[in-house]
Amino acid sequence: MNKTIIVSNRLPVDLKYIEDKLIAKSSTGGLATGMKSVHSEGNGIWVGWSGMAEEDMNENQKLEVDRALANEKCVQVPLTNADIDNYYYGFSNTALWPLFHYFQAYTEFELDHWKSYVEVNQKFADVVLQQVNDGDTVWVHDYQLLLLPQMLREKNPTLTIGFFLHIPYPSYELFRTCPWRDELLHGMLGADLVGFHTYGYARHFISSVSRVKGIEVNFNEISYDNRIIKVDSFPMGIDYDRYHNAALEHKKRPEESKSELMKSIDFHNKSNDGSKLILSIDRMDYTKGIPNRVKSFEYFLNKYPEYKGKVRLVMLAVPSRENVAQYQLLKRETDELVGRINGDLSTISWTPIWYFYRSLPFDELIDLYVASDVAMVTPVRDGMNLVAKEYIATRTNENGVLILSEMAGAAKEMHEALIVNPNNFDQIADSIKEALEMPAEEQKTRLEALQKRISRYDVERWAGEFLKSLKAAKDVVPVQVAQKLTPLKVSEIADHYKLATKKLFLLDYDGTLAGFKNNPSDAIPTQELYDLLDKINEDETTEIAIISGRDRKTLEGWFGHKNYTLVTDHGAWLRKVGAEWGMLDQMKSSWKENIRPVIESFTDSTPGSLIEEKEYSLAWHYRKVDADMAALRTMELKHVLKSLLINNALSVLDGNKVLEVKNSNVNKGRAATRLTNETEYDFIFAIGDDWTDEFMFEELPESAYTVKVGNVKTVASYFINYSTEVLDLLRDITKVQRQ
Ligand code: ADQ
Repeated sequence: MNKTIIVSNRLPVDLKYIEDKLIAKSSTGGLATGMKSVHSEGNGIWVGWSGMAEEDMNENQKLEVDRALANEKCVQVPLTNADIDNYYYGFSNTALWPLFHYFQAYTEFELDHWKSYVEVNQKFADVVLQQVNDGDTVWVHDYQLLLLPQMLREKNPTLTIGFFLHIPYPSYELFRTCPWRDELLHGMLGADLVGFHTYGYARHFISSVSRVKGIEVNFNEISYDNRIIKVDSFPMGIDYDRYHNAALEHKKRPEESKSELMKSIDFHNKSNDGSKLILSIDRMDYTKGIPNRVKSFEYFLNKYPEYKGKVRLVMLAVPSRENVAQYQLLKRETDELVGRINGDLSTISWTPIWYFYRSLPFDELIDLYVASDVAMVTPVRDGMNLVAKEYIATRTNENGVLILSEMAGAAKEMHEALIVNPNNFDQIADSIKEALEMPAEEQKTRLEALQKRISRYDVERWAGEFLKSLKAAKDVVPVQVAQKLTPLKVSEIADHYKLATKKLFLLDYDGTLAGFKNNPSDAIPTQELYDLLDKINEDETTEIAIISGRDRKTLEGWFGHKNYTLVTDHGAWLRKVGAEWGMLDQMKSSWKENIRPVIESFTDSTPGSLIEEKEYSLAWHYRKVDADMAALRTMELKHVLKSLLINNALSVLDGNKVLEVKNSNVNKGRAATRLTNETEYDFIFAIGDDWTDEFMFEELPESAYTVKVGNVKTVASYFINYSTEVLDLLRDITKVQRQ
């Protein structure tokens, strides 16, 4: 039976010596909980770092660690202190973490860190590959392992690989600054499914892929390396029942078993009638907006002084990445800020901020959640933020208000919270006031809606949905995936060509026989092309047909003097060898008068675009237009055109950086059929790069060789990567020597 392997930087276990025996205790973090059923099913395992550096263990201890981990179905990736410094604290946390959270000024790109990142990803790959069997599923987690999916795919293509990013995915403008952006995307695209917390992050990823790699993306499917990769959003949930039930238990707890923290809170509540607690919990991280939160609380107290002495901010920060300089600075800044505000505002009976810099056991965390009237979750950037969801889960008394930053992924699904911009102190101050004064009925209504959603989309459901989509992504057999044209296949085609007695080449022009130029009129045929085609044409049993979207005048100018069949205007006109031009269908062109001004207005307002007028069509070229602007403008133009074309027998062709309006009943497929119906060929070879060539591929008989230029979705049987390979390919088939 196939198994599932989970891979994350850290294993979900804490190693502890109990009476001289090393014990691995499974930790209860969100991810570990979500993965529980996946991990415990069948022979599933978890691969990651144990938390202990290799140098710090002797051989015996290593074995002991392996054994303790094996009991928890975990396998360690041995890492040295240097690995941890360079891969984890280095590239992961001083390059990727700040970059992906829009902290560009904190981002350091160090070559040594990068090299270590590649090496450590390879170490992870080596361990995983030792554990897998063909057909297994591997689920890779987070930004420390962006290269892993591809490393696994290269060694074992039978694996089903999922990747989930727990942090935001930044806009292309940020991502492009990374010197290793190509490698990172290549790494992630080794997966069958790439998941993010929100649709926004998925959109940013798709935009990076299409702009950095220049490859085709079709809604949420990416065609890459002859595979389809799915991209989707899966908002992570929490173990709702665990938090909810713990909160219910909390109420039953007798006085003597209460924690010191809880006793202090009770004391505060008793001694200040009507006073309220505001909660803040995070890892000490600059993305969490801790200094801003403290400052906005001070701002609130000064804006609404009637709350002085009545409201307290309980702020809990868990020590995190203390080796990284920015984290040390943040700690110092927070300490000083809290010290100053408490110094400025405290009275004998009231301290505005209670500040704890430590990790708390689960029970005490619950104490805090339960005791707080308001939770302030105001990160400046956060992939999801689980604290917001945990707070909601512990509200068992139908009261409590959540103030949530719009910069947290959680804000996308927790609309009933008070949503704030974490940099807008005025808005936050007003939201704190609104939260403190919110009528009980309104609190209840908002909470109920939030609880309903969060309890339904809990962490188990999240893991289930991801794995379901992963399975579906792998099961999707694309309608037909074109195969790369190998030298072996080419020689097979050449053999067929040699034996055949009636042969036809259907050759698209732009992007196939000629590369693209910024201005279409510059893409004139080269002498090399003329020589080759003439040479092929010398064979009397071979017919060459140039089948293009270009107009009659242009193609006649270029090839009119040759003995080739010419098909122009996407199949509107046909000139057989030695015959006159004829129209495949009767067409009108009067519509151009109405459509031209519309396209012209787009040309005027879109720098870099130009309009090409053909006899029976109008083309709007946008090859030189900035990619973002082009995406927007083509969408608008398509929309406008479609509304105008309803009553005309016209359609809009979405070509390679060109939108073209033409008569609907014309396409290259009809023209190709006409040619192949008239003569019985025993060898047909068609090649093209454009969307319009798909009609031709589709209509040709199955025995035809159809080749797409570019590795994108196609109905052709084969593909080659670049138009620069086309002439050599024709030479290889026809055995015509280079002149
Ligand atoms: P984190 O940045 O760690 O996670 P978050 O999602 O808020 O952020 O999770 C923090 C967890 O730590 C919560 O479960 C919380 O209860 C716990 N915690 C916080 N303070 C604590 C304390 N003092 N003592 C004990 N426990 C404490 C990353 C991303 C997030 C994303 C998660 C999951 O940065 O955006 O939501 O992964 O994908």
